[in-house]
Amino acid sequence: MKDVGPLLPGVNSPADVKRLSQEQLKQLAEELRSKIIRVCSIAGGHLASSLGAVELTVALHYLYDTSHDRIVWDVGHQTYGHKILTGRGDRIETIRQPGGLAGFTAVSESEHDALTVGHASTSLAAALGMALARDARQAPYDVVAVIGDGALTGGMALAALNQIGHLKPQMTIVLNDNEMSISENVGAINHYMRTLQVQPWFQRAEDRSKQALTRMWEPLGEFASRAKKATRRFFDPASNNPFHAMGLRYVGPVDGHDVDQLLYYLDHIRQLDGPTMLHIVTRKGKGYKVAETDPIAWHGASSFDPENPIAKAASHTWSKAFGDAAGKLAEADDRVWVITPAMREGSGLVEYSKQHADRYIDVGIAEDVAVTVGAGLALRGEKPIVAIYSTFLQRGYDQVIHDVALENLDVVFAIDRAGLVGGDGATHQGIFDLAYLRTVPNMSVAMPRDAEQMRGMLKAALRIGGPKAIRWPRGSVPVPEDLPATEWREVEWGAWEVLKEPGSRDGAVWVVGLGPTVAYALRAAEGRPKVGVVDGRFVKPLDAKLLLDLAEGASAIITAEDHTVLGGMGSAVLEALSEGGRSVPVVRLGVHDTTVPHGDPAAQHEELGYGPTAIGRTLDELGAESAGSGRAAETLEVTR
Ligand code: HTL
Repeated sequence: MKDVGPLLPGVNSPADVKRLSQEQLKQLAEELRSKIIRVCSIAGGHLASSLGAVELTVALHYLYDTSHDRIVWDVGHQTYGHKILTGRGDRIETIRQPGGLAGFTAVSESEHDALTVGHASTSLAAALGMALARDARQAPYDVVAVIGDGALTGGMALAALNQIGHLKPQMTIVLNDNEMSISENVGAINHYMRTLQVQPWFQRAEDRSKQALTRMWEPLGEFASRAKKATRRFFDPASNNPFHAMGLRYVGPVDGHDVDQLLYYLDHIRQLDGPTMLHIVTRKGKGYKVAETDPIAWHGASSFDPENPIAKAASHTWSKAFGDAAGKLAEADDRVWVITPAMREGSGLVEYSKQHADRYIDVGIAEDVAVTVGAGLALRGEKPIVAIYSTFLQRGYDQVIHDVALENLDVVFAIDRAGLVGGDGATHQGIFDLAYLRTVPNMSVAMPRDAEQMRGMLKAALRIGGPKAIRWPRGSVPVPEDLPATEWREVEWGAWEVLKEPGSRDGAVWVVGLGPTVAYALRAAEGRPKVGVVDGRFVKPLDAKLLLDLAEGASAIITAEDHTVLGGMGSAVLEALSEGGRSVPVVRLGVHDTTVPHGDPAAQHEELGYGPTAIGRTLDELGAESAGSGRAAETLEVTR
């Protein structure tokens, strides 16, 4: 496949884009498209969203200068073209790879990135803040927010619009509407936007906008007065347009793959006072047939052969095991529901959503709503499971405490992507949930080490009731036997499990693992008679009785978790030992109060000190060597 055309090698900055003619911009967009396809084919990435945004990217960089103007991309996953045009073309092949470019925009990566981002719906509030700062200092820069129709379903985006329409700073909001979130977009505003494209006035407006284009680049004064009328007449058509009603000027819908139209509207909108929303219609995956046909499969692509592209679907994942389990639980009990905030595919719920459509809800990118819908269902006797990623549950924390926990409601939180997540990096790491959930009254927190335990925990959680969080990592897991939920064995709630007994409990070193670190601990303990291994699968309630028994006579305890050590399982162990009056050296392995960038999780576990080799090293240091004698525990720094 041809990837580098005649223009792209000479374009290394927005200044280079500005030197091109309008015709060349169209070619540049096509060249960007080829480059993005090739880059994603090597190691995967957010292909479809980036392809859909290339014309917009080119138009924005032609008009604005991002060394001072601020373009705030929502989520930041559609910015491969932006990165290439802002001096990162030579490193774009490293995107999402260890040590490479981030998969989203990051302030620390480039002066051209306005915001460090990865979670959705933040662009409008951030852009509002920037516009207010600009106006307070009378600084001469423009602010543009680019938000997808999916991200617009988030409460944060809607609340920010409410403020923007109230304060009315000069800014452009590009609503990039491709009708898709990761899966089909949902919600009433989404329905409204679909009606915009079929109303007769839209056809008329499109014709008129084409006529207007023939008079492009007319003197600005003329345009401004005509634009006001035009905007009122054609582009603010319905008095019930919700954006208009919120105090924004609304222009559109406009073809977001037509560079001429984009330049025309963007350039003129920036001369108008106050906030204007330019609604552009794009196609996710545009220009790459397979991605256009199946934008869901090509949203986050794995590596592929560009000549014979086949989207790889991961099988035997934790997510799939959960989806299957949820289906079986819903079969066994018609009060079981599953709620997802826009993550049907990622949470393994495609089958469930078909088989139990009446007890499946996608609330959009609105984690807070997902949690409180769960609370409402529970208050009326239903059994909701909120299926959510660890990182995104951060968005629903108040709702967990205020709406679910205070009244001890029967809501199960099925938390996916707990731990380090790989290519998505710092914004998506699931390393805080133990800490933020453990502190919530009535809440339980558990982590299975295999899919059978996951089933047993889900079943027990639904039967026992109350707020129960069960977390699992990203990645693969062996499939358990295909049995109906009635035949699953429940996991005893709150009970840890000793998986390896030391030769003698007297003087033993115990390693307490959690989820993936259980297998690491077992590997590290092989051939070490002094070492015992425990699955610390309940972080709350913690198995204090067993812990205190093991601590009696132990020479040290190591805790290993794929989570921050601040407030995590190791902290819970220290608290329980202290409360039980046991004094034993504890070494906490995990993430030590730092952000973790994108990378290969297994390698990062080792680098951060809780992979199998790293646990082995700590055991050596504690004198629990497989042969010979080591240093005494007292000589070690015990609370790393
Ligand atoms: N919830 C939150 C708060 N943030 C993110 N990023 C997600 C979930 C997961 N997510 C994405 S991209 C995406 C979601 C839901 C769809 C965004 O749809 P939009 O853009 O219409 O805004 P499009 O993909 O180009 O259609 C990522 O984590 C990358």
